[in-house]
Amino acid sequence: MSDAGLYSCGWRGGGQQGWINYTLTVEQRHPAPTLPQALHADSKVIDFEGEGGEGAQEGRPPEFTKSLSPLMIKPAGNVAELKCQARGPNITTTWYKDGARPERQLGDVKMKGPTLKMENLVPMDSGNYTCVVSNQWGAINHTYALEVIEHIPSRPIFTKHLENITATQGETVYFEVDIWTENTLAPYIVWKKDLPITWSDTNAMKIEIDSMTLNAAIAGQEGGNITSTEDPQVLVLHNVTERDAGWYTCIAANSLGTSSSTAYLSVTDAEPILADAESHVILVLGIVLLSVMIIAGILASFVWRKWKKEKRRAIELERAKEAITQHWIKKVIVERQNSDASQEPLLVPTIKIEHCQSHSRLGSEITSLSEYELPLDADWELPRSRLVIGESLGEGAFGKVMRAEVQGMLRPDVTTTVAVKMLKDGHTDAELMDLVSEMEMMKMIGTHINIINLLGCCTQDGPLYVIVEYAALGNLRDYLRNNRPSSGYERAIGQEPDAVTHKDLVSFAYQVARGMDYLASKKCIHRDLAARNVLVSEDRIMKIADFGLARDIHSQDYYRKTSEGRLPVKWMAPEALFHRVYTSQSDVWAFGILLWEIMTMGGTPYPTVPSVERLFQLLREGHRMEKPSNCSLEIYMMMRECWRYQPTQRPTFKELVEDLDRILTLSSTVEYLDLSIPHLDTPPSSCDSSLTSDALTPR
Ligand code: ACK
Repeated sequence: MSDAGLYSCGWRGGGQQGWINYTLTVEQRHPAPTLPQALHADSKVIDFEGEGGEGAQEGRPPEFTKSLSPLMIKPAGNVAELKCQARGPNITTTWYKDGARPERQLGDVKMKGPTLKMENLVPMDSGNYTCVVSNQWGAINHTYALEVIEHIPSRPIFTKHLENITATQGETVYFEVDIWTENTLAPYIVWKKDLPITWSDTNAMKIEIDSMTLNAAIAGQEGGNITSTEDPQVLVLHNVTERDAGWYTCIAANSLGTSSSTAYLSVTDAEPILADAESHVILVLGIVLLSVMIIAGILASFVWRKWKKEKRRAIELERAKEAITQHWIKKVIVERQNSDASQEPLLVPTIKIEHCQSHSRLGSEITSLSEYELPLDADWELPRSRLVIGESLGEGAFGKVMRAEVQGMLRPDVTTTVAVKMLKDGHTDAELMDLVSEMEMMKMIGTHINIINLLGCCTQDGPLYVIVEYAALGNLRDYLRNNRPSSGYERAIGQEPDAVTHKDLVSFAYQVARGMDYLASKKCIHRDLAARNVLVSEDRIMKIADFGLARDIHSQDYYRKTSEGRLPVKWMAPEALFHRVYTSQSDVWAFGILLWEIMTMGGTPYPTVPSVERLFQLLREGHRMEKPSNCSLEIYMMMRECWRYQPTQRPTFKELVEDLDRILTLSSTVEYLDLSIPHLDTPPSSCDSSLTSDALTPR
């Protein structure tokens, strides 16, 4: 109050002088919660500068350090942090909500320095929050309109839109969006280039919503320089050229609608690097030198690897020779557990290796011998001479699978094509024990049309061969993808897609359910049921593979990816994921994901979930995948039943077989699939109270 009074400014110049007077009135500050005067009038800064006055320079009103946004939208349950960062001497910050002191019915308002923080937001926290930052030289204010919205399902919301990019030819370009999925189901995301101007969110029904298909379609159209990453919110364009310039649109769709974000990519010419002839020569020399070095490096690594392989083989042979000449051999012992019918689950046979003296081997041809002696099982043993090994079908971590022909195996004088599982050179004892264990499990489980059956084995006088049925059409996932109608994927010349009807898809699911029902009846838990582990025989019979694999569930690597970059954890039931509890009911969960794979013709589950952590969070919160297009509501409901949080509430394989049998009987045979027309008739899961309450509250 003592600052009030008359202030005068004197001036002198050009032989003249004068005074300008100012009267400063200081009013009593209104007690809170009333807003200070400065708020009602436009921010008013009172500033004085006396003649050469030092103190006046130091004293200045506060000013915000950056521009503040006027609107903040937060979902209920989140934290709001409103900040009014300002600079200036001796500043104090006072907060008001709708002109009054900020108060909440639930929870506190934390005000510290320039920050106001509220946790666990509720819609009642919405309002205008004003900060008044003041010191003795002035006051400024800013108002945030905070809007707290309920967790209601909505169409996807872009929290980060696409931005225009200018790139130089040859660069790699990343288009990135952020889609808020907190209150929605995981949306389908597709990327389009140069959409017609007439396109709008409302005619979204025209878009194809299988992201993999579309991304691949762009890739085909644009010369294949687009990579579809695990994260569909990112589009990567490698080695861009002028042809890539244009408008790129990211479309996110769920059953409640679509949203899109568009940006322009401009591609400029690459900078001319070297102008004169001399630098050109240097460049050419550099390239030649680099190429020579690369070729030399490749050759060196090739020779080194070959040498290492040879050395390993020599050591192995030496080991085998040594063992044999010294009368020592590794004897593999198989101990079958008591097959008690009530045993849950099926007990894996114990495989042991004992070092013992060999009596029978001296004098034999050493190169054909193995250092192992396996027990002979006359019921399954096949003479090696009847087997003609052909091409490799693939390799796994454990070993490899080869195609082979066997003379007179199933019928005399008829050659049967089979698949032979064997170990790779330089395998460990543990890997041999795993393959023996798998073979023994297959013997114990017995035969069924919908599993890959054991046909025989070669255990004597050479490497172990496990001979199984051959599935000519490969794994179900690739089979479905290759036979998508207008998939955009390149097919081998002359390879026509099989016409697949909805009924066919139901039949595939039915067959897998039958195979799984059989395995469950034999107390066998698969632990990795997925379309990649179902093989398809020539006559389109589904055959479950790898059910006898020994799996170490305790050292499960959640970040492991398949060769196609998929995360196997996406097939795992919550109790298997969080507590390592595997039962036939956790296989049922995986069957639900497999059903989804079938109905999307080999789609990638949870296409928008980029990481294991996000998957954990989504499952805990009860999110489930939406109904795929072309999938009947009945089949979708079956998936949802398989994805019930409580294992006991999921259907059994027996029930699934019965339901699929019924659906199959009622299905039409002529209903061909058209993946380009999405059926968005899914009841949003969150509206289905019975499903939502189950899905959202993990119990
Ligand atoms: O997924 P794929 O094409 O099918 O690649 C793998 C590879 O061998 C390594 O496991 C293929 N494979 C395995 N067993 C069989 C079989 N019985 N018939 C045909 N292919 C097989 C499998």
